[in-house]
Amino acid sequence: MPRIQNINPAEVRKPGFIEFGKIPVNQYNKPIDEEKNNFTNEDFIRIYHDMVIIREFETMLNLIKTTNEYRGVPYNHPGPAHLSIGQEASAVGMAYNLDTDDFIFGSHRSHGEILAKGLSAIHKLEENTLYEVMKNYFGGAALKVVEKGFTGSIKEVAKHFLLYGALAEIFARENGFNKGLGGSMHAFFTPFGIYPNNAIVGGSGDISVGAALYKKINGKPGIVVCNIGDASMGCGPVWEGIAFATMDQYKTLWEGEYKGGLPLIFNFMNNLYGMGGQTMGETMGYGILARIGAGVNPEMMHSERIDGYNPLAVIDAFQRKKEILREKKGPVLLDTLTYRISGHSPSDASSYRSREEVEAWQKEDSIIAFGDKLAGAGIAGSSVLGQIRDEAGELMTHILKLAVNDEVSPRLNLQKYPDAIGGMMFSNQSVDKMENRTPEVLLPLEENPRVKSLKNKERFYKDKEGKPVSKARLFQLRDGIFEAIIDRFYKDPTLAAWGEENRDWGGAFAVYRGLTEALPYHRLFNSPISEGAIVGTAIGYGMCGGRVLAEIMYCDFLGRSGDEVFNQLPKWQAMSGNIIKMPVVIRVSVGSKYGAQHSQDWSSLVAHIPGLKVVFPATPYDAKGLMNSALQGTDPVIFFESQRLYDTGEMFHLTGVPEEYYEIPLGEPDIKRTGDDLTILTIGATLYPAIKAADILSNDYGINAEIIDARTLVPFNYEPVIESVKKTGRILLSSDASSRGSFLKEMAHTITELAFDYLDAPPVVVGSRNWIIPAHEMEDYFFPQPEWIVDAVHEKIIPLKGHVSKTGISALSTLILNREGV
Ligand SMILES: Cc1ncc(C[n+]2csc(CCOP(=O)(O)OP(=O)(O)O)c2C)c(N)n1
Ligand SMILES: [Mg+2]
Repeated sequence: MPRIQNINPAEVRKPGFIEFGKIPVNQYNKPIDEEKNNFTNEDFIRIYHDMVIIREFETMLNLIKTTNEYRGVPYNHPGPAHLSIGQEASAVGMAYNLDTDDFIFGSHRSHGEILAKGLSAIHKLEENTLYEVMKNYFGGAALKVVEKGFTGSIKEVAKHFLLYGALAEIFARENGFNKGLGGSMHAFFTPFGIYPNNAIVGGSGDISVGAALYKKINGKPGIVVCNIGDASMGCGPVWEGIAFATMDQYKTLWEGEYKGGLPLIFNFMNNLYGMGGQTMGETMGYGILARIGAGVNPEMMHSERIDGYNPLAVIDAFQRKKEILREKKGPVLLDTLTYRISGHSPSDASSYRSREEVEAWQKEDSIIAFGDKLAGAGIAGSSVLGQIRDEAGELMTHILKLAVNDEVSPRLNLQKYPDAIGGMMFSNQSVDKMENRTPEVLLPLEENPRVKSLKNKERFYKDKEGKPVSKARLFQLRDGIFEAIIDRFYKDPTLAAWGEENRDWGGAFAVYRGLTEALPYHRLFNSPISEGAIVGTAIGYGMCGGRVLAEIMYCDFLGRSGDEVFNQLPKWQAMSGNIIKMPVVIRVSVGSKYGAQHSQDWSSLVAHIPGLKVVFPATPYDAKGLMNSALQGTDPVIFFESQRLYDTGEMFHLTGVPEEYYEIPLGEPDIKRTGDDLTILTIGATLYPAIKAADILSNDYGINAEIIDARTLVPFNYEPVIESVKKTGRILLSSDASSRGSFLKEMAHTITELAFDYLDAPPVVVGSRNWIIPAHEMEDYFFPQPEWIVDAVHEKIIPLKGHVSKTGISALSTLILNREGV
């Protein structure tokens, strides 16, 4: 516990200097004769071969893009092809010593890395294992294509399989590694340890940290390599990923076998450019990228610049750095200097660099230079090397023909199966635990102080005499969430939770109080204030096979994790062709009392993104049941909680909140009160003002409202709502989100479509104002109040006899406010 790490003022106030050590720059200088002790002739030739294969693969793509033809095979590929011609030595050197247990992540420019890692895996795997992998991948579909009529060895078949799977993926064919749903910038193949490549620059910067956490927390073998571009050093997720990966606590607070640094290499494939911006000299200030390591931690991230034009220098570096990771002294930063001779994409006119520069690098071409070295050292003569190049050309022609043949390599048939992609958005599984082993905990559940104290709480808001239970004795909404979470920690050994102030503080708003006593550091820890990386690492952890619960303290901070929540978390299941599961629950609390930047309900933003499930319970019973379901599932769930409801007791489920485990399926709204005259559909905390409004409507105007609590936004079963509308003919929708563009508007529209014939009036939305959120003392003018609902019913649905509106809600005000944009 940090409490045991006293910070002594006398110590930290002492004068002194920070001293930086030396960061090696291009220090590799072993002559080839010396390397003969480390590599056989076969090894040397394999390195050359793998570089040639990558070069030919990308040359083929370049020609297809620029001339619509390769060696007489015509094809038009409209999609992207970000080529890395020139960078082959860095890819092959990186992959050479990695095992299939070692995972690589990449960028939009990762074809070379995929092929290098794939070829390395093929070399290392036993033939039987290799064959099983190919046979089991999507029912052996790609294997059948490459195997047909081929008589070579299993390793040769596997080479064809690798090239075909990658190319079919780039061409969006169903036999591709990800069913053609990933494409050029995202292709990957997990059985060979090739994890997602990311079209968002810097996207892998925090996801790969999550993968390294997965390995560390679950005692898995292997390391993680985050291959990433030099220009991504300007991206938030990369800096946040580095901060997350270098936290002191791994070395100071994590215990036993978990103590020590992350098994992770940030490998910057430094080709000196972004698209057209030159990093060294223009868009960045680091001079030599490796310098960054010096500022991060006392180990300077074992940072080093290596010559990525020499495969042997890269292999040497990875071997040394792997040793550092094995000693648990990671992570490591590598600045792998290389150059892309090809343009950013085939349409790039290279107007941002001079011809002399490109020619100078071409002169030092890594493949030619390495070939010369092999020839000079008597390892392989020009005929051997020439044969490798010729064979690569023939092989590529063969693979290209297979990949462009619509009969052999069709696309997903969306004509016949229009919902095929829809069926891949979620995995929809129900899984108790992601792995079968005993969860590590610090004490038996029954001995947990909070679990014990909850035994004495009243699980319904009124006691037997009908008197309201005091807050101190009441089982509250936060307790419901806690019970679901602690239960899962004792069930699923892979479950880990992180976020800001998650540990001793007790988590935001005391939801996690009691967890610190129960869980070792590696299962519950404080993160840096890095909302992007909190989610990004959760994604990496989830996609490797662990279950994770991450917390964003305030909904307003979701903006800080925008890319992770909008672009990464929702997309990888479908983009993988359903190879990946994403058992990631993100808790987001909607604030109050803290003004404009701490009180927004942004549920509509996440509900808009395909691929996320979105939940917003308003009662303790629902909170526990829905959290149980979220944690039982294998899909990403954004779990909204309202800070205004954390201390509420259960008012609706008459037998109170059960002590035992139960699930409430995601997507089922709940009728909280029945009525015949009007339906009120609420999301989140407006359930309670709606109840008050319903009381006014019934007591003063004889209108009985049926109140439905949505509980979930995505998925959502409209049937109970439509049934209610059939009965009442009227519906009002209310939530705390600002009304413009809110999810209520989406629901109102869908209800209109589905129940138009039953409606006596249009669905009416009562949301919050389209303002900044004012101070607590003025909040009643911002969030929907019972009177607003009554006025809206009167003005827009059914005139209430004798009622006089006081809140200014009217059709006219709707017109004016929209005109003014507020
Ligand atoms: C977040 C984001 N911003 C911008 C782009 C457009 N873009 C694609 S590649 C690229 C340059 C990336 O440079 P670097 O990270 O050095 O990788 P390299 O292309 O050199 O391999 C840019 C700006 C993007 N894909 N993602
Ligand atoms: Mg670059």
